[in-house]
Amino acid sequence: MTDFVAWPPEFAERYRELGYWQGQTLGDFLAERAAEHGSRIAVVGGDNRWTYQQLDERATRMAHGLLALGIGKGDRVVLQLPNVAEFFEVVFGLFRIGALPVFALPAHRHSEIEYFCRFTDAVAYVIADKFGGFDYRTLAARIPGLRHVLVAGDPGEFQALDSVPADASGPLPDVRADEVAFLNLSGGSTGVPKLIPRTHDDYLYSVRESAEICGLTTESVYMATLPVSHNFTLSSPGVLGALHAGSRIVLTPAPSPDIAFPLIEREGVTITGVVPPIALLWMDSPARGRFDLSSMRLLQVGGARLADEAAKRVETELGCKLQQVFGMAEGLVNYTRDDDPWDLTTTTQGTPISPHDEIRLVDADDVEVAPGEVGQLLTRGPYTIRGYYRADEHNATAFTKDGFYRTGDLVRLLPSGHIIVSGRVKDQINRGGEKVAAEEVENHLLAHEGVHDAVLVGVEDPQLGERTCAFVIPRSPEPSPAELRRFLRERGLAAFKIPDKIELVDEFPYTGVGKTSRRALAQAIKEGLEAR
Ligand code: AMP
Ligand code: DBH
Repeated sequence: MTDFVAWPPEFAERYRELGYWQGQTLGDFLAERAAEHGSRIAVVGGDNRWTYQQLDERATRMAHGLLALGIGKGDRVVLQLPNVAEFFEVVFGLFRIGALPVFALPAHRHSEIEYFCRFTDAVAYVIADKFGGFDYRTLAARIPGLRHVLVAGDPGEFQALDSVPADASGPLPDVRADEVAFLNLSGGSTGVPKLIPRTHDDYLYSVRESAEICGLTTESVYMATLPVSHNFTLSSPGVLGALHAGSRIVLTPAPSPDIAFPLIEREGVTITGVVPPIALLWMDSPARGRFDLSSMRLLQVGGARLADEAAKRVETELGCKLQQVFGMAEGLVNYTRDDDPWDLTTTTQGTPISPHDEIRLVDADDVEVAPGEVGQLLTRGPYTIRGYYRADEHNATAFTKDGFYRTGDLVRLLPSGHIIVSGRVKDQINRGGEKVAAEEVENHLLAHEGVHDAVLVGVEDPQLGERTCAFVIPRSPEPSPAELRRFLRERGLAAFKIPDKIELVDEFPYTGVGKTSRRALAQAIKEGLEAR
């Protein structure tokens, strides 16, 4: 089994010659930023206000502390921190010793975390004590095989983050920029989530370019509104882009207007990135009138398709410019630009970061579609992975022979090069930016003894774009939808993956079209529902 699939040497050489891959590690990146912006505030989170210098020192201390605990180069560490300042000292501490953070989301529960820990042979798990009404220590107690559980806050039976040894002597391991820096998560479309290995070189290239495209400067205040470990919030331009530019990062524990708006006012936030449902929530919120949001320059919206009608409301209702962002943790990120005309900003998902992002639009037979036609988006480039972590079999189909990533997105290209996302071919439901792999949820449902068969489909929803509906053929004794929902929660599935609706049926509706595959079946059900 291959852990990491590298770029072919001729591509790596080209990206270096172009100056895209600069040979800098993320650990050195922070040190360089701290040397330049030392006394500026880098991170504001809760009661913490750390300067670049303080963050740099904390990261170094953490690096030595982690080493002293026996965590070393190449080790995997599952990280599940909410938007707290400690995220940064741990992540950069890990980068500095060449250990790989595995970026879990706060919403993940036992099913996902146990899998990440097992699949990556993680040596440690880093959590906050409690967040959003959930005690992560109860989750940690159920994960076997971990050498360390480190807790930001009250450690309970585990070890407090701030108790890791503070001795900062001795050398740190040698970390190379072409090595993998961390493992990101993919929404995925199969039974288990996929892990995405990103190198220091490739990630920093996308971060520097993103900071430039989004106009970040030392005057910018970037608010992390979505979870900070999400690829959008990390790198598009995200918190890393903010650090690159010497900007200030503000962490909001929740995106709701009652929490985010006062922070925008207090900290003078100039830019943030949200998913479409949050953009709608903010525009529709009566709280908008009660807070001064006039510092906001740019609202980035991505993660799921923003309806054109909603896009057109952003500027007038929130008093800032809109930027659409179409990205993926696997790599390719597209942005609408500051000088794009209004109609392109409000109806397209932008253009790729790099002139060396290669884009192909193909039909089901991998044949290039005619210009202007909708096709499946394939991409290859200086920051798009060539393979998932430990996934030889899946990689054989998720990538073409010549290394293009099959995004599973259906898109159209305008003559200007702007991309319009019009659908997808992957077995995934995009629930307002939260990706749900149909097969993963179906497998959990099938584990219930009262379930004969199950299919998860996405149905249109005005707020979320789409929500999930499970069609279940029961066997006796027949479980109720409430019982099935409880069953999924008890199996430790993240809340956003629990079906919004569960319908018990005798047979799958609308199977007339000859079900050649589960996906054909799901598609038939969906079309039947839409026709109804
Ligand atoms: P992931 O691979 O889990 O990081 O999710 C990336 C996927 O999110 C993309 O392949 C798209 O399907 C979807 N996505 C992200 N941004 C947008 C957007 N602006 N419009 C439509 N879909 C998006
Ligand atoms: O949805 C995504 O994964 C996403 C959206 C916007 C992303 O990874 C990104 C920007 O970098």
